[in-house]
Amino acid sequence: MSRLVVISNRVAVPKARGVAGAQGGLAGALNAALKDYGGLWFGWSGQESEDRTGNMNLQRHDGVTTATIDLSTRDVDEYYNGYANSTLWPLFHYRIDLAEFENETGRGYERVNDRFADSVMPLIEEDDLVWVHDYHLIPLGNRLREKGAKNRIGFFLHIPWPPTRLLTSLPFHERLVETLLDYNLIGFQTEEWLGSFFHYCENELGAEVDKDSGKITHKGNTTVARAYPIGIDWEHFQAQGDTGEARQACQRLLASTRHRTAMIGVDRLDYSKGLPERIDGIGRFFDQNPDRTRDLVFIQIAPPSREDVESYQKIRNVLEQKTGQINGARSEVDIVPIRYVNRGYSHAELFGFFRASKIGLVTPLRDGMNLVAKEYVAAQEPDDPGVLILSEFAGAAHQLDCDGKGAVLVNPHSPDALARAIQSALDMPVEERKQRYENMIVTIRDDNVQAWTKQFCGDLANV
Ligand code: ADQ
Repeated sequence: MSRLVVISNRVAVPKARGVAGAQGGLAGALNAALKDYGGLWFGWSGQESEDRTGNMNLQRHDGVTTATIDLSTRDVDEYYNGYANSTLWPLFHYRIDLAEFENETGRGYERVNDRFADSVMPLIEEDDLVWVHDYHLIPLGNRLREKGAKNRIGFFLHIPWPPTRLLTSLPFHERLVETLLDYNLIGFQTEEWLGSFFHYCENELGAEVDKDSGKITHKGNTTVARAYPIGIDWEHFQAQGDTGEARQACQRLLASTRHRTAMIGVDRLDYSKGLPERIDGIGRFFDQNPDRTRDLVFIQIAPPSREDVESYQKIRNVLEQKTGQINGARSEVDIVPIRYVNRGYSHAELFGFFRASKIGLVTPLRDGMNLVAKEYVAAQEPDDPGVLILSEFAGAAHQLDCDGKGAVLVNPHSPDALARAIQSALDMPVEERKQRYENMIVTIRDDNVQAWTKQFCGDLANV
């Protein structure tokens, strides 16, 4: 079997792996992927220095070598906070209103991709499979090819691919997308994002697209694009449920909510996750059912992320305000309807909180997949499971709707729709909850992160 070289913006180096909430979905998934294959994981250390040092930090742990480099303050500003998180992230999540289009940050993005290629190139061996991840590193495969890499190189996009009409608002969009075609295999989370990519290639690049095989031919070069829905690390997550930490977390939440139904949301603090809209929906539910503040409590866990980006500071203020308004209007001496917790927890604790919550609220405005939705269901008690309320705009909705008998799908923009979904979850009989759980759990268990890695790497070796 070829060695696997994974390249992503951030690397979960061993000593930071246990930090609760520090990893998003991507880092956790790649950790699991490399566990099976062994190999090398290259990326940014997360450290910045005034001038880049060029030093590489190598560590070996459990058969995986991590190799990290530092970035300069300017690199971080332009590449990470700038082009990746203030241009591509909002645009790819349909938030053109928040996207900034600055040529300077675009140049910084290309410069750092060049630098990644220079640094990782000497570490790549002839037979290695190279797997590049996410929107930070779209041009990396092209840069590796320019430096002579002959390896099979694949790319996986963890976030949505936007509709063509949105993407064309990005200056130099063709230049960016054409670099993607230098990969041998391009993976998306869902058929929907894949379809948007095909549409762009056909209509903007004039490429020839064979949708059945996924083959895209452009300027004499052929590549393949397919959907590979990512899953959770099922076994690891289940094992978390057996720990004392998970049981204690579950007991803690049950004890503090007593006769009230707990409803939970767990998200990075990000405008794509639909948090203010969710609070509006809960506010609407309490407006319509004022008596129910006595029997429903909402717990939102949201550790801050990307705090150097202005739109992320704003979302935090908006959320605090909205939560404060509802709590101010509806609290009693012994009752607070919304608990808003601004920190991360370990996966074991999250398992316990999910288990203690009879409703899971996962309502992003757009999301590539959303692993919290799958974790919530995976943590349920099979004989008395809770109900997952899921945004129809999360990639996970494609797998978890299970023909209308899985998650309760909702339009996250509509407070009335959210209020109705909460009502139906509260009223749902146990037999129906069990049926929905059983439908969802099959794909959550079987289409796990190991299956995802195997499928992608197998295809990459064979395309
Ligand atoms: P994210 O946007 O980070 O991932 P998600 O898929 O939900 O979103 O993954 C979040 C992960 O972080 C989950 O494993 C969750 O348990 C953990 N997490 C979230 N809040 C936490 C908290 N308060 N404390 C501790 N842990 C917390 C990106 C894309 C997604 C895609 C993933 C994987 O945006 O659409 O599903 O990558 O491809």
